[in-house]
Amino acid sequence: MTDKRALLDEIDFYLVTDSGLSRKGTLSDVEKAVAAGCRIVQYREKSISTKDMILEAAQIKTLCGSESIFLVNDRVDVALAVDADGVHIGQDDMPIDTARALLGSNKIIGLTVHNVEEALEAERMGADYIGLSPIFNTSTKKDAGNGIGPESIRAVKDSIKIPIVAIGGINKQNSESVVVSGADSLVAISAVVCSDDVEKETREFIDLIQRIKSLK
Ligand code: 3NM
Repeated sequence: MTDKRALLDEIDFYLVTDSGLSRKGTLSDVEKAVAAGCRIVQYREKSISTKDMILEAAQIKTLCGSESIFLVNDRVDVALAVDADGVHIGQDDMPIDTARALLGSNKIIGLTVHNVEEALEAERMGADYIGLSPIFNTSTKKDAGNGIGPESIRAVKDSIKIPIVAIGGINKQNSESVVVSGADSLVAISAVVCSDDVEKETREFIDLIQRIKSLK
């Protein structure tokens, strides 16, 4: 168990990078989000060479320091190359038991799921958290499918013990419904990285989520 894994219980806003949507670039987005108090960053990059990914991932790891969890989307090899804190994988990526065998027991593995059955299986297979998606319709991920609705979160929350990260179409207007329905934290990509002020947006999301949690 790494110290970082204990941080999973404390996360509110979860940054996923998107170089295609970003106004100021991935490194700037990570720097600003971490400065605002974001305690988990997932490097999600599909459009550059493996060599460049490793270089950028190493820089993100430095920006995350000891304060924030640093995960790599999909690419277990890149996570291993830079000694990231773990990976986030999808249903069609490397199977979770294979990823665990490669990464070891100390690393964090998050898995994307879409319903209660997949959430139960993720927990059974040793996922450290699940990403539940897509909560709302989103144009950020073209193949995400239709939103499952915030009301779907409760049944998943009641079925598993590991933290739930909600993703897909989330913004400041609909965050309350997501957190009230049982999400432990949330991702909002376009709502944050399309902004001119990522630090301010991140801080506002964190304040909002913490306020809603304190009222629950
Ligand atoms: N995964 P936005 S939806 C990266 O459904 C990602 O698994 C999804 O972006 C899934 O916050 C998504 O801009 C994009 O809607 C979320």
